[in-house]
Amino acid sequence: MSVTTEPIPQPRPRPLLGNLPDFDAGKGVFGLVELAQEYGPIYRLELPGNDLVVVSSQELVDELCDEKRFDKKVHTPLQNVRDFAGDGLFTAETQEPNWGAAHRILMPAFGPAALRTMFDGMTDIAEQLLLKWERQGPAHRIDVGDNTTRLTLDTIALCSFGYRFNSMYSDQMHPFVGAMVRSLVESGERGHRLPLQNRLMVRTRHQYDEDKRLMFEIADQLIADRRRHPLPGGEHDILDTMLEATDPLTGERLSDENVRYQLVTFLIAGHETTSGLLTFTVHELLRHPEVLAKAQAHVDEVLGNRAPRFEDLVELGYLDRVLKESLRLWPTAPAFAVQPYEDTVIGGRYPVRAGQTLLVLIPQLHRDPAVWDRPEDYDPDRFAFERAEQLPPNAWKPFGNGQRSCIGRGFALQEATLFLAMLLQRFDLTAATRTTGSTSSRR
Ligand code: MNH
Repeated sequence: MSVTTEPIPQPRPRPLLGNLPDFDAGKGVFGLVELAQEYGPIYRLELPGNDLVVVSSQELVDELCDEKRFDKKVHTPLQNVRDFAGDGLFTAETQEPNWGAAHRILMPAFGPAALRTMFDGMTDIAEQLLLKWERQGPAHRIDVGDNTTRLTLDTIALCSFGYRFNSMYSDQMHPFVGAMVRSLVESGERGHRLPLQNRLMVRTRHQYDEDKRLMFEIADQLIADRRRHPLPGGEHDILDTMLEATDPLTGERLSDENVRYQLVTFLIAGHETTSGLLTFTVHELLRHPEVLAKAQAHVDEVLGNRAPRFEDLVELGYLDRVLKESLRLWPTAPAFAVQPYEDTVIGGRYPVRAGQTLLVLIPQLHRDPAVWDRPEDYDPDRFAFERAEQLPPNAWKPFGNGQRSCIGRGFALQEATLFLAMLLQRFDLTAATRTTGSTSSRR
């Protein structure tokens, strides 16, 4: 059998610079979305040290989700994050023994039984934030992004390794946060600089080394503290699992260095993704009063005036649809990369080499007009059971694909559902204008 192939569409590359002039790095993922609007569901971009194929239709993405042919690619931005997240789950190669070991040890630690035990910790932190808002009163304006980042950071730290950042009690974020955010920004910018530029930026490099050292020191301290002081009452959290559990396949434990990388990874992964989800959700609820009213009535019906219990979460189906629709329009981890195991042809006509970076551009995938009716409309009922059932496979991928998909998916959705329920139960929301406040207590 022979296949007729054709080249992947590409903006005309310039000598030495390739497609650098075509891509506005300052716009981040939106720059890639603009190019997709111009060049279609598959295009190639040659950036310095980074040859990318950007894919964004459901049909092509469905093909790339075949794990027999494609594996996760730790592409340039992830390689830069790897500098401080090491061989933690997110930045490890699938073939590295430490990925397999940590995957087998940690999957149950984020599974349904474990999530039940984390419910009280999640409620504890949500309660802190909502009490603070109640005390601040209706005239107080709330920066939703800042507040939900404190919420999600405190929640992942408390629920997975018993540490309280106590972000609600101070204006300044914990020093770990500053170090992590600066390192993430710097690791992103490194990817857009030439190697010589990177070497010349001495101050930046010094700050980066200092930030890395601080993150490692805090993580190592947490590990040492736990060794010396186990949790009271025989309690057991994810940190204990990482320190004690043996890989069912090899019988080996994770090294202290690897546990450190997992801690840093959870804080990175658990911080802006879930808070972004909550922030976009509040934004959409404020723009769609009918959805807000429906969500609030739903919460009132399920919870009334009593505090939520773990068993209530599955009853909060409308909130689940709201969150899914937010992740459709605003996927807060907006891209993931795969690579073919062998040279192959995709879409029946585009040849790609083994190892080639194939970037799935999620915001564009989630607006594929072949799948989504009026793609730009915010409509949670798309995820009502009967309608969701009609969706083709791999049309909605905010958590990535297959064995390398998000290990924190259940954690993030439980945390977001719980917080949203408590928020709607207790507050009426209004968008801040120049003069008015943004919440008012319902009791
Ligand atoms: Mn999360 C992988 C999105 C919350 C921990 N996460 C991924 C991937 C996406 C993703 C996409 C796949 C990346 C890739 O293929 O390169 N994650 C999200 C979103 C949210 C989220 C949209 C919230 C909403 N993630 C969380 C939370 C944690 C977490 C909370 C905390 C534990 N995520 C991970 C880890 C991985 C991952 C760890 C890597 C898993 C692996 O490859 O084994």
